[in-house]
Amino acid sequence: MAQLGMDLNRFILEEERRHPLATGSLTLALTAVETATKIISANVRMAGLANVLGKIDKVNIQGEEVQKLDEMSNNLLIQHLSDSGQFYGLASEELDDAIFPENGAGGKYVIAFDPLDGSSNIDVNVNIGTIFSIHKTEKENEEDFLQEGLRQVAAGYVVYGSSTMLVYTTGKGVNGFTLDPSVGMFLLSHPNIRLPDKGKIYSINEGNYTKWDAPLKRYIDALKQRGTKARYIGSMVADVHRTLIKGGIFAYPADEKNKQGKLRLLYEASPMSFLIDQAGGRATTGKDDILSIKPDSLHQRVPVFLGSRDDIDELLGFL
Ligand code: FDP
Repeated sequence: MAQLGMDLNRFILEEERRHPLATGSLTLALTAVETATKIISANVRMAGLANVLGKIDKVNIQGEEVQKLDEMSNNLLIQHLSDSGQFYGLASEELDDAIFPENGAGGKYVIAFDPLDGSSNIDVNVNIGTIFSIHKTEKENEEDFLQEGLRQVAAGYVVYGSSTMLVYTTGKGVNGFTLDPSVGMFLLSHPNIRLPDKGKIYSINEGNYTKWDAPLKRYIDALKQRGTKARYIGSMVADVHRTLIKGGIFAYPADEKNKQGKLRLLYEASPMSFLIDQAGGRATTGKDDILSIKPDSLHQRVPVFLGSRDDIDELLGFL
């Protein structure tokens, strides 16, 4: 069992060393994610100020024009992930098409990411995050992104909150690391995260209630009758982070208007489902296990219900 306080790089190395055939490339791939997200974290901390400077159309202290935070995060990830040479291809929420970096030829992995999820919350100082999902390169074309979630080699998120945390899995449990800003290192703070089999919280945008179908309305009504706590931040990383730690259920269902829900399969639903599954929970669209869906496009949306096992079983009973 890893020691509390162990730094992320050592943890990743030790995890990889346990694989007899490991070449070290996953370590390099994850380290690139780590470096980019540390810089994003520093920028998020400056967001209030950057926003002020941005609004008055000013240049920052380095004489550069102030960029929007989501654009900046996207550029940082593209730069660091490409430079690592480990990724054959990159797909981002911010880009229509995948990109294939020049020095990624021969790269063992493809990565899909949401550079700054929950960005509608930036202006109001609420937690936001980066989500990533890594698969092996199989065919060396865009189809590599369209693999089932259960074939992910690693997935995780970084939440920029009261502290910055990186939570990830390589399919051997879920571990959380908190950024120590004084030394710029992620330190193991939440080893082997397991969510309770049953939680006490439900998390869904109830503003959409009138657009849901009857079984879902009945389920949410039943939770209310029992006095289940409601918590909805409206930032997926923050809502899923709470669900991982405290259990309960997080949902973004389909509704009358959005027949496939809102959340994207490749870089939101699938990596979060891998983490939830590895922490002992379950993730479903209401019909299928999210991890078993074979994607048909990069920006495909799916309905999402994820969380504690017993809660998901109960929900499925209603649906
Ligand atoms: P946002 O629009 O702020 O980027 O998929 C994006 C997302 O946030 C998720 O992070 C969040 O869970 C969801 O949308 C919130 O959507 P609603 O505002 O419709 O509830």
